[in-house]
Amino acid sequence: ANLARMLEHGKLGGTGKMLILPVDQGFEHGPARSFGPNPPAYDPLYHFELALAAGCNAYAAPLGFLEAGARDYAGRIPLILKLNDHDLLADEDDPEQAITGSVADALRLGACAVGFTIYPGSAHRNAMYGQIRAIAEEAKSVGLAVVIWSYARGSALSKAGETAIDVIGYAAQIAAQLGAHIIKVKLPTAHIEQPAAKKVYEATGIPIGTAAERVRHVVQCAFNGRRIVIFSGGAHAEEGPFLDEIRAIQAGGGFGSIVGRNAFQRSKADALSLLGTITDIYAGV
Ligand code: FBP
Repeated sequence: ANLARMLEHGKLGGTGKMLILPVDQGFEHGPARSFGPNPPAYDPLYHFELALAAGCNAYAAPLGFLEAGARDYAGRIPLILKLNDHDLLADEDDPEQAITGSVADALRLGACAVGFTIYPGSAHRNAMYGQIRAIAEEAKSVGLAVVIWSYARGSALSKAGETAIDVIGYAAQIAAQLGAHIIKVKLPTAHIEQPAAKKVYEATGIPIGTAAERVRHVVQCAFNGRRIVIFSGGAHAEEGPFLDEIRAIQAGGGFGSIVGRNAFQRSKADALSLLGTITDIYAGV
């Protein structure tokens, strides 16, 4: 029912597509880098209002931001409580996330889902897989949906490997196997990181030449479309190239986007215009 609440809410409600506003960047990247480009975004209530006005399916944030507005907004827009976070103050080659919230917090705040980041490729990945296994079991036992941010990074991967098609497909599969209802990954490139996988891609001719083909393959890797795969927005980008990515996600059968910086780092008017165009693309308007 909570998954359905998210799928049925907002301008894309009932289409099977999703647009989510995630605002954990204050923790993940720092407040000035995140909110400096559009100072009203320092205010947590700004993001609830933005997600509502844009007709997003859901709003995702860490504990503090949700506590600041859940009392007034939980009944008005589906909420996703991020249960772990990472900061850049002591960045390391093998990142890990701190647990920053609980399933009980998600229930108290009226959230529909819990969110959790894993870093396939990090030396700490197995600890994160174990944490989400326990959290997902508890969340599902009380009817909350599970959203996994599956971000490949760590000393086992090259920089290009973080968005390589084989690695993103693998990250989507790991999240699906960990029991995610919704999986968030980065848009993949045509780079192939693992030599063993490269041989298979070349021998079998899996089409990965265009962005849309790569999206289709990532969806295939997440149980052939039986799990919801959405793609992250990334750093603030020019509108034209950014919308080309959205069109590729739509053409490749992706389920939608989770767009943070490209929304709240623009003025509210510009963000609403851009998010409106994104929903039109996903709605097939
Ligand atoms: P953006 O649209 O701003 O990229 O947000 C999506 C997101 O997953 C956030 O939830 C998270 O803070 C951020 O990306 C992580 O970005 P990075 O890969 O730069 O650490």
